[in-house]
Amino acid sequence: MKTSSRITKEEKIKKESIGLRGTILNSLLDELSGGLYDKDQVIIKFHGLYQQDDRDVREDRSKKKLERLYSFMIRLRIPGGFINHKQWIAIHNISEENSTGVIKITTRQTIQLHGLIKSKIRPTIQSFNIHKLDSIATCGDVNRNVVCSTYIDNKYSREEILNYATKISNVLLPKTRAYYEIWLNAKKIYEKKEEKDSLYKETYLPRKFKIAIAIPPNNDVDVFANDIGLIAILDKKSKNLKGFNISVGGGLSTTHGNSKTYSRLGTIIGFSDSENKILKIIYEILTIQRDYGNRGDRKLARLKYTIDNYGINWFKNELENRIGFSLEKEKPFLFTERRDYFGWIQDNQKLWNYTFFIENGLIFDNKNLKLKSALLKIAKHEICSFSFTCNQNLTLTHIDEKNKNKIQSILLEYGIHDYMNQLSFIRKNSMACVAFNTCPLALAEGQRYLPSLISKIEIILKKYKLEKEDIIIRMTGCPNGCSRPYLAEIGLIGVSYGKYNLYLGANHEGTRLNKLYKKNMDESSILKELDLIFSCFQTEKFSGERFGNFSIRKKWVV
Ligand code: SRM
Ligand code: SF4
Repeated sequence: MKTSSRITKEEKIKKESIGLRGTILNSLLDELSGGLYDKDQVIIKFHGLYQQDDRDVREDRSKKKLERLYSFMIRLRIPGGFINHKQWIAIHNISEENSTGVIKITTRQTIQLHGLIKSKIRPTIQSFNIHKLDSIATCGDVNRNVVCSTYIDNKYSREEILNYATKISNVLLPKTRAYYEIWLNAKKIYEKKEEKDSLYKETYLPRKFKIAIAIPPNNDVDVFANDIGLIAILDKKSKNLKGFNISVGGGLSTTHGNSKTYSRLGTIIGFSDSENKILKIIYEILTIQRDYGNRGDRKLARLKYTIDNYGINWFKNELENRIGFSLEKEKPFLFTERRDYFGWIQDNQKLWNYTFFIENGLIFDNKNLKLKSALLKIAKHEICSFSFTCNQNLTLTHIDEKNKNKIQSILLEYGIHDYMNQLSFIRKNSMACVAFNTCPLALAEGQRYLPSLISKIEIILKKYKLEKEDIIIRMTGCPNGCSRPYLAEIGLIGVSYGKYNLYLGANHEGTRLNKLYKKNMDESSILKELDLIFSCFQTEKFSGERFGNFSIRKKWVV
């Protein structure tokens, strides 16, 4: 077992943060800067906030010797991605009043607002709080938003599985009251004893931590990309929940030029049934990561490295020692797909659901499509809830038969039906991360560029009569992998402005990673390469063969 005694600056900041308070209150009062003090920028992440700057104007402002144009991004905590219509209206209004106005659905089933200026952070959090929405622990070295499949099947109840997302999220919340004090004017109660956090202690986890719940046969959450993945096992006949297979050590991010970093799919270590046992297992997996994770190198600090460093057998033994019981043998399951079901679908309660394709999760009005206005109008009818998917899409849920037509008429009135009907298969299977202009880590464009690239790819697919192929394409502006491009049949990962590495060979079910095919490609070389590849796919594919599997059979990547 290898350990290091070096610790990162983030570890020191956490330790000295007085329960995640730091000097945030002073930073907020400082009128000389639109940003916060350096150390507070680390702490606010635990409160669901990121300090960013407009990268489009960075150079220009620097030439004029102006401070960067700082603003903040806030990310909500919505375990399982469910909110009611009142909460949607609140998010809509807050986005109009305090942010850029764009509501961004993330790849982890929640909402981000960008462009909050410093003085708007507290009013924003306070308005969210009135509607029982918060941003606690959506960033930082803690458990993040717990995601759950939105797979709707008319034979089983999703509620029971969804409840696990909330319970897990609650069990793993930090104990500090800092969020309430700083943002919500709660009485100062900082007392080391009262806030004793037996899970996170003083230095929290070495790195972010992610949990997903999948419901086979649909792996719509990319369960193996998570530090912990729960795979729901349902009784074949009754469709009742029997328990979960537990996967550990998934994580996608890599760093260009750092060969020690790699993407890893989770390893299934067993099965367990009761809620108590599942919560205990999860809790103790976090304590192992807390105690053994790498605190000297944040690039190598995720659970995947801890597991590979110490070995999966050691990990399982350590876990069983901590939980005090043995895991059962994993149960059989099969993933056959990974997607959102667009349009209308009825669930086991005979309630209707309508899923929209939201390109890269961005909700706003433009001259062709008034999506944001349509959703507000629907919410004001008070006849449905809102659910976000891990593919950055949105579902209206819990719609009574008698109300279906009201929603249908709004969809028609706003041209949403027509919009949905003209979308190509590849576009509906696409995702891009935020990247420019707000992400400080972006090397290339993501969500601002993929839509136009897809329009060009659609032409090539049409040329080879492949437009009905269900190919999954994902793009990121850097190798951190926020839109999970390492699990796409076509993955484009930013290297520098306008240049991407092309990855091929992941499967459709999200159980095989893709591999690097060609490096440093600009748009014309990407399109040229895809033209060659698609022409070969058209002539040589077996009937029903998926593009990802074809790439492997052709040995384009090994
Ligand atoms: Fe991410 C950092 C956006 C899902 C791996 N991610 C960031 C930051 C916060 C940049 C930063 O550190 O300052 C990005 C903010 C951009 C902006 O302006 O909004 C950012 N990540 C996103 C979102 C919004 C992408 C999107 O377009 O939907 C997703 C928010 C999810 C959420 O609601 O919590 C998002 N990020 C992911 C995923 C996918 C997932 O979790 O399913 C991954 C890959 C899976 C994984 O964790 O391995 C991911 N983000 C990262 C990493 C690399 C972590 C690592 O292990 O090294 C970073 C960088 C870091 O943490 O240092 C990062
Ligand atoms: Fe930013 Fe990179 Fe994540 Fe894209 S993948 S949002 S560029 S950190």
